[in-house]
Amino acid sequence: MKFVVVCLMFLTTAGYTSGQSVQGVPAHSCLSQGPPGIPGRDGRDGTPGRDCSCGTKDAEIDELQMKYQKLEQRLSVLENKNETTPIPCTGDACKIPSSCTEVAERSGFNDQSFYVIDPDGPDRGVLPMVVQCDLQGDKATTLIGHNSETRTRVKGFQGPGAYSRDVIYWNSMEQVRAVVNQSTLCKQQIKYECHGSVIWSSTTPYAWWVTWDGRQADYWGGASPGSGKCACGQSGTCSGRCNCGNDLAWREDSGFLSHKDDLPVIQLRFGDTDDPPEEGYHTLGKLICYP
Ligand SMILES: [Ca+2]
Ligand SMILES: [Ca+2]
Repeated sequence: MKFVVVCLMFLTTAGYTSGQSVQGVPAHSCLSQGPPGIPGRDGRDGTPGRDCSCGTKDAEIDELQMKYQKLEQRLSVLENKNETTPIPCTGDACKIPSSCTEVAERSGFNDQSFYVIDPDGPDRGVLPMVVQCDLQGDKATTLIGHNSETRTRVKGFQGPGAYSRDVIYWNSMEQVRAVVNQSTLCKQQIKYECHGSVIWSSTTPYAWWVTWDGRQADYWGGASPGSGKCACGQSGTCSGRCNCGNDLAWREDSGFLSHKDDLPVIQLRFGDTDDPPEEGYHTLGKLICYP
């Protein structure tokens, strides 16, 4: 089992620079202790010295099992996306396109088909990845989906952030961040429909999202980083920080997150849904990036 897990990890998450063979992995390889999918925690980021600490064998196995479960979830999402569209080419033009802009230039697409791109170029960095390409005006946008796009009910979780939903993308976080880094703008819509379930209670956050590198975000869609508010709170169109409050009416806070340093969302957290009338629904859009 462990051999299979190690194989899967290298096949699906490693880039070219770290894509050594399984036989090349030291017997006591130091495993990452940080959040999964985060680059630079495993000694491969060029930082001198060890940037992770080795735990016990049990801890290593637990971590491998967690990564294996996440890979299985990604695989199940990807299995529905394996119909990619080939791009006509001759000679040097046959190399994998680096972006949806290049796909558009070469294929003249006008739909939301799936294509294989390699954002940081061939034979280096991340491995080629499946994305959805779309045209918005004259811009070719890149869409990356995940396992949490469906409207999902939250019920029975009381404490701040007691409900937790991990967001698993079609691609590894290194690949997603490579697309973010090559883009001028990325955005992702986040929505919470609420019934007596708060996002903030006074100064205490009950609902939040987690940035790509594991930080608890302090703003909701349509508001600015550091604001501690939703869009309506920032624009002054609601009385508090957000529409979602303790009155028993259906309300909604939604908007686009567009701070590139924070995207994509890797976890959704909610609470205040334990009393009988309290409940909510979360919806998270695909990551959309512009050239
Ligand atoms: Ca590459
Ligand atoms: Ca409440």
